[in-house]
Amino acid sequence: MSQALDEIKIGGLGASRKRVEDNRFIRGKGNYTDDITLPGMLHMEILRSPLAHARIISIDASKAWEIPGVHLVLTGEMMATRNLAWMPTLSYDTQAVLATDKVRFQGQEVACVIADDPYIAKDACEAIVVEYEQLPVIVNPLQAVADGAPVIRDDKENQHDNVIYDWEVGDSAGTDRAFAQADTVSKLQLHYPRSHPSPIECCGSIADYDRASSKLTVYMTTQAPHIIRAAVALVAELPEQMIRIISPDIGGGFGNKVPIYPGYVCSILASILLERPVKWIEDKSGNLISTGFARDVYLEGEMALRKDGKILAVRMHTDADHGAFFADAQPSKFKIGLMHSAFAAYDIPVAHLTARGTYSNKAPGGVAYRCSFRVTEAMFFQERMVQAAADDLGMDQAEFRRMNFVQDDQFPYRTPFGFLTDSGQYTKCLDVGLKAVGYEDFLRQQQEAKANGRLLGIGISTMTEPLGAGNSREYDILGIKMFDSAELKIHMTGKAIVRTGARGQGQGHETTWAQIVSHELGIPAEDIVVEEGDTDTAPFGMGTYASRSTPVAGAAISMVSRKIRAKARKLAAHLLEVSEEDIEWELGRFYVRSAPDRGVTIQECAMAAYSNMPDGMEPGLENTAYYDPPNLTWPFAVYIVTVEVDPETGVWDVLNMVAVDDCGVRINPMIVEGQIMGGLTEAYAMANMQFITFDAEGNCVGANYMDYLLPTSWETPGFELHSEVVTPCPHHPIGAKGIGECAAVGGPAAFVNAVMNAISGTGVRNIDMPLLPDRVWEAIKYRHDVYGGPPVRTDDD
Ligand code: MCN
Ligand code: CUN
Repeated sequence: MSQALDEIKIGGLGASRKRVEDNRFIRGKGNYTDDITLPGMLHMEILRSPLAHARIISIDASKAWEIPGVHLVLTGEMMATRNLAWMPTLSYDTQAVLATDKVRFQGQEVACVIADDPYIAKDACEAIVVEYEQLPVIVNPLQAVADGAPVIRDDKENQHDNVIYDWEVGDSAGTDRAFAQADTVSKLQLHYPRSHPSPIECCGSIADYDRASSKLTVYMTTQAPHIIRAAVALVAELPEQMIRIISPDIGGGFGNKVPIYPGYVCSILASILLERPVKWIEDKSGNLISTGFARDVYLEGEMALRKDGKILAVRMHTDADHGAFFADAQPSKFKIGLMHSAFAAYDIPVAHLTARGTYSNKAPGGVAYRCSFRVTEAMFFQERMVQAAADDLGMDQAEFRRMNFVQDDQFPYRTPFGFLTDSGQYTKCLDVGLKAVGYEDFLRQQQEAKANGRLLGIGISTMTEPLGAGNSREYDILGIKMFDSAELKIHMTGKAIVRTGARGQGQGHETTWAQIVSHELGIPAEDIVVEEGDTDTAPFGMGTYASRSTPVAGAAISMVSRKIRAKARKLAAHLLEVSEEDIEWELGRFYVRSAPDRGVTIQECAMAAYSNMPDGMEPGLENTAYYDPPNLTWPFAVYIVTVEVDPETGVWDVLNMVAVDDCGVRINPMIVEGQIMGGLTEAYAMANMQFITFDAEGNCVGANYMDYLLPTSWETPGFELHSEVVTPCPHHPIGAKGIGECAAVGGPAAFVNAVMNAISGTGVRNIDMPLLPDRVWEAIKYRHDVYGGPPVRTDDD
């Protein structure tokens, strides 16, 4: 009779285990970078440029040096003597650490002061006198390529204009041929605005250089500590074994904590020069104005259609505004991230995408804010385009999607841009969503409401996201291949510690990683601790972003657990005095096939590894696995929103929102639901209220929480989540796909499509996000599209 453990009871796969990390977070016992105080620690503040584009005539820091309590003033000139005025970016560009020649965006780092406390440092920053000569400013790609545009990056030898790259993918000639066959061509043009991840915790670091041991320890807010270690080793030319990067608890990352910021570099240099720990913690405006902007792309495209509704081809062009430095963290092969994942869920024979990146006088943009490298923009355009095409054909939008979806039996499916999607049940997800929202009923209500002058709308959005970069053949950042790792140590009493190269920022890794080990070995989850973020102890990994942790590090945890099980099996054979071939496994226990009552638990095997191993066997029970995924994982989702728009004011309210997510096998269903709700909340914020932009002078408008709104539970609508569609990932050891970003990726188009559907018949094809009431009102009143890109008008205009 089976004596296997009950997997849910021990907290294995599928258990909605409460998040163990919340125990310290909700008690205020988290250990964030700013919570750390080291003996003799000094504080650093940054002086930022008030202007968006200006030549630096002079910097006079003499008054700052005179202020009591000031230990060091760093300027670009001083950085330059150490070859640190510029640093490489993650996209093969360079970025100013402290400006020497020019400032290129408002908020750019100009100087740093290190003092006894942050207040002295801040005052001293204000005592630095910088003389600027203003230059013409560029805030969008149109201005960037206009005749006579000032060259922003005149520091670069061969840069004579503001173009960073021209890139293309797909089949241009084949797409032209398909368009020639089309009955109808549907077009769409839009701007996906700049947005900011805005985690509650800002960025910061504490650099601690110990001259006696030559060891540099840096506590910092990073989602990818090993990448930082490598970068410090290469840029500062310090020996890698002497660098220890510790990423303590992170108060939200959302992509904001992937890039390498000048503040990190300055705190490190200051600590080396002063031989004391130096802490830098960004303030909110500093964070909003200078770090981690996302999106800011102009998308246009067209769809070739047959009159029965079949999509024949897609043509797409993207203009991406990268700001003053091309600092995207993304696989180096793809200039515009994974924008070419667009339309992956639809069976489209041929497609072509061109992309151009340009510089502007804005902070570096292009961070993947809760999205796998531009997938958010890709899916937004896809679903807006699909709705526009269905409308142009006079077809029902659900039916149009259904007839063009990749079918279940077409997997693995090669998209026209070259991806191989792994699995999915797209039609089933759509059907579940339509049923849940009461589609037919709603369409009837909508007609009735219209007769009474009320505007109801329904928006559908779907998304499939390539999650889990690598494989290492195609994916690298600065030449470092993308794979990940896990190390598992089983102690003699059967308890364990697992470490990975990922670094959670609130996703619940401490909870879910233990569940994977539990599933593989039958050790109760509560007996396993999870540790991440310390490069001296964690195995090498590429960090957490692009929802790659479950697809890659999570897979490595399965694989290392299986290595441990293989060794435990030998120990079990020894303990049971039978040959290994006669041993069977059930959750938590090995037993003799012919005598199932005779068995040993995994814990007994662990004890034997330290006290009773067979002759010749290496003692101990621990191992490491590196996992290079064969493919990305491809979750799928359908989001459906119903709204009512007030034609008098342009205000719109969400009536209902239904989400059907298929992320394969769910490790912890409760955590998955939390991830989806968080992503939908951010999607709603993007679509409805979040607005951070630039005026014609390059002033960042909305760089504070009075203007850039974070949705609270008051504004956020309720969401109805559905989990009944599960397509296990065919190549992941436990069938899981990533989920961390899906709802933020696919959500925005559902809200916008719903509002557009409500005002259909006005001839308006597009209103740019955020759909603020005045924009919606303007569209209804004047029956024209509303453009939202910069420059925006300000009160002085
Ligand atoms: N999970 C699961 N079953 C699955 C897939 C995932 O139980 N089939 C669990 C995982 O074990 C993990 C969580 O869900 O606990 C998210 O997993 P995954 O999809 O692998 O994503 P990552 O862990 O790599 O997280 C990164 C992703 C990104 S890129 C952003 S941005 C984002 C997001 O996660 N930032 C977040 N969610 C966030 N949530 C919080 N609270 N804070 C952030 O900064
Ligand atoms: Cu895509 S933002 Mo997350 O990758 O850290």
